[in-house]
Amino acid sequence: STLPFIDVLGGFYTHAEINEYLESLPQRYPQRALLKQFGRSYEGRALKLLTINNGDGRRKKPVILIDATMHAREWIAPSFALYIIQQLLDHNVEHAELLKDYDWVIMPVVNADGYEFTHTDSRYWRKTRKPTWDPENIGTDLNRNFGYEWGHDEGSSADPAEEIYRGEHAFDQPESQVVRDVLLHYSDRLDFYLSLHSYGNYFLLPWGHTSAFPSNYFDMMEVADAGAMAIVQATNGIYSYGSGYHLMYPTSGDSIDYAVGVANATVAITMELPAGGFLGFDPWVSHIEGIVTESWVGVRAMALEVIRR
Ligand code: ING
Ligand code: ZN
Repeated sequence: STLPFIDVLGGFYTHAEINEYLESLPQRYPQRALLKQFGRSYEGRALKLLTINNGDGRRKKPVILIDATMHAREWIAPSFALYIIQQLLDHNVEHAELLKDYDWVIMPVVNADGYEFTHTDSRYWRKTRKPTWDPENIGTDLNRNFGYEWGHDEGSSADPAEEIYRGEHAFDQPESQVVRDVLLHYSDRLDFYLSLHSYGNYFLLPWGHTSAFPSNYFDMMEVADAGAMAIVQATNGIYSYGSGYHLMYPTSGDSIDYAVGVANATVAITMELPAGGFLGFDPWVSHIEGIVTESWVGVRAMALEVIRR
């Protein structure tokens, strides 16, 4: 039989192609890869996550949790998530320290309906595809729909016409419910939560909803610093890092605030991958390799900083 394979560096892939590939991985790596599903998207797509371990049989190690594609148009994010999966599975000897005392949990496509819509209809769609109370406007920003300080101040919008529409209630989107349930499932051992977005070359830390800082903010800054230093040494790529509120703009109901505020994450970072293409969200296929190899240098360095501290 021929198992499906994804050439991450050679193109972009649909949700169905990615899921078919993910489903093949437990057969290919029976001791080390496990596929889980915590729910479905509004339109019924299965939302899959892969857990990766080193096969030593030790259960319930601390977790490094990575999600991607909360925003549909940010196509480099699922590509990078797949690249990380392939690195950890194929180069597990080289990356032994990353897996020795840690389980990795990776969810490549959160906003499956929106992502599909960017392939079929509208390349720059950001939100979900669930209708709102306003018949004129479809879709909610998943990264404003999480239930920690949801709707706080000016960090999101109550207007369904806006790209940062927060929804009618926290977690009124099945996709944010799934991420919530995954975060809570691992909340007793969540050492590092990384949410992949694009674009802008930032490591954004909590909080988004207030100008104040979490109590271990400077530990998180050391992790971001390790990532930024590793990248500048490798490629001269420049990443800025700091709290989302200060570095970008106020955000309420985002996933890193929820991860730290509710799900006990020790370190939570939104990684804004590099821009590319026409509008920043659509890098050329020829640029995928450069972006994902550079980004992997950064994520590896951040993971090692978490693991060694
Ligand atoms: N940017 C993020 C957004 O959701 C962000 C920025 C995330 C800021 C988390 C602060 C906290 O708006 C993109 N590109 O989606
Ligand atoms: Zn985004």
